[in-house]
Amino acid sequence: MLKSAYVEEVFTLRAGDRVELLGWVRNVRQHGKLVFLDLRDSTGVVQVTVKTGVADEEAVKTASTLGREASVKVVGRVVEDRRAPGGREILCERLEVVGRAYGEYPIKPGVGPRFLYDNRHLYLRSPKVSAIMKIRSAMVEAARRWFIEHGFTEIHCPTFITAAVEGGATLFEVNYFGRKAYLTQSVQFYQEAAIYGLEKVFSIQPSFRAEKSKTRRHLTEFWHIEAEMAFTELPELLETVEQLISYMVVETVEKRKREFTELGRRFNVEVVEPPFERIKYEEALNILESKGVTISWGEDLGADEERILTEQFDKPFFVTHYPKEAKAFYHMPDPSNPRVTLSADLLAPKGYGEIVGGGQRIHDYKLLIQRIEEENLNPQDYRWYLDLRKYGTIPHSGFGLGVERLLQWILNLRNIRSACLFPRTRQRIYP
Ligand code: NSS
Repeated sequence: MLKSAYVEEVFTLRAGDRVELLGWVRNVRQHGKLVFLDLRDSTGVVQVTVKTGVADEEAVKTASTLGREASVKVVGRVVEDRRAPGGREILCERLEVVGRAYGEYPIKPGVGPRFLYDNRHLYLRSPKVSAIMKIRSAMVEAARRWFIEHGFTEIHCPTFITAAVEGGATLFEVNYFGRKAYLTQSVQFYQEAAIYGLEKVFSIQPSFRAEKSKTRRHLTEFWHIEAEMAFTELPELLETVEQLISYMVVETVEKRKREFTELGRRFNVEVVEPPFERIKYEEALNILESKGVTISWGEDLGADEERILTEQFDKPFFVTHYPKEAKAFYHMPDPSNPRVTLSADLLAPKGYGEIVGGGQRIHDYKLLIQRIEEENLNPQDYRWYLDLRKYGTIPHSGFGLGVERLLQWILNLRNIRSACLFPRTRQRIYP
């Protein structure tokens, strides 16, 4: 049952051309002996008119009994009709039911967001979700292309791990044949091992965080684009991140114009034109203070602080040199001021907040042990990670980018859930 045409082609074919379409019925309207079907496939919606004389009696009868979301095969001719959406419709000659719809379709106008997430397996048929997923696909594809063109090797890392990357508070524990294991928060440590053979690596895979708080931008499972580079210090890392983000966003907006329009979204690509401003943590605190927000030196920026800070910017910007206390143990202390680290977050403007986190790693063996102990962690748990510093250590840096965060920002989605096929949050693991 191969498709001979997609709905979008109807609008480029010549009037009079005959097509065979396969898709789902979004809506049925009957006017006497005339039945109108809205036929949907992955590329759009077209009106199909079924009437006696062109189709047989049986087809008209079948059409009038179709339930919403029944799947059908339609053979007919393309006709111009100014009254039809898009100026074209299909005059049906043959109608075949592929799969009936039993009972009333649960997704109806007026149902609330919670219901739509409970029925996400059906709501995925909506053109709105399809548009978001197409944009997401284009975004990830652009990232992969950028990395490959810049000499990175794609690697695939394990998900089961034995020690925390980003602190114990958000670890998901799993019973691994009687041993305690965790789901990874980031593949960073495996990437750090891989650069000794490959120098520049990237991964696109899920990360897991047992996020306790309910927010509009935290998932418990998210897709993480991460990269690690040998012989790289903080300034080169920031250039890499801004080039990548800029490329991903521009490519996506260009390639998925139609979907942006369908969603009623516009994104001005000048916003992601490099370079992005770099400010130090210290300056971020000063800006916050001028807005009446005081946080004590050493604390990380929370969601509220990020919102207020990013409202002062029109383009994404880096906050660098976070204090040791605010960051995981592996961050390289700044040699000129060891209270701070060579770390950086990229924050999206206008109230949005963090989309990338990364920085330069400690490559000195003794210093790394010292930092592990200062954080009251057990060096035994990080034995293989420490080994990397024992044999030909090198300065290196890397970052992680949340796919859903970037999508949420460029599409201005109220909740990060909308960026996922089946979101996973503290409250939701079904469907
Ligand atoms: O914790 S991060 O800031 N950094 C890391 O995990 C590093 N180990 C990455 C690296 O250097 N290889 O997370 C990175 C990004 C962050 O900026 C967000 O965009 C995203 O990962 N992130 C999340 N997205 C959605 N939901 C949750 N809970 C989440 N946590 C992080």
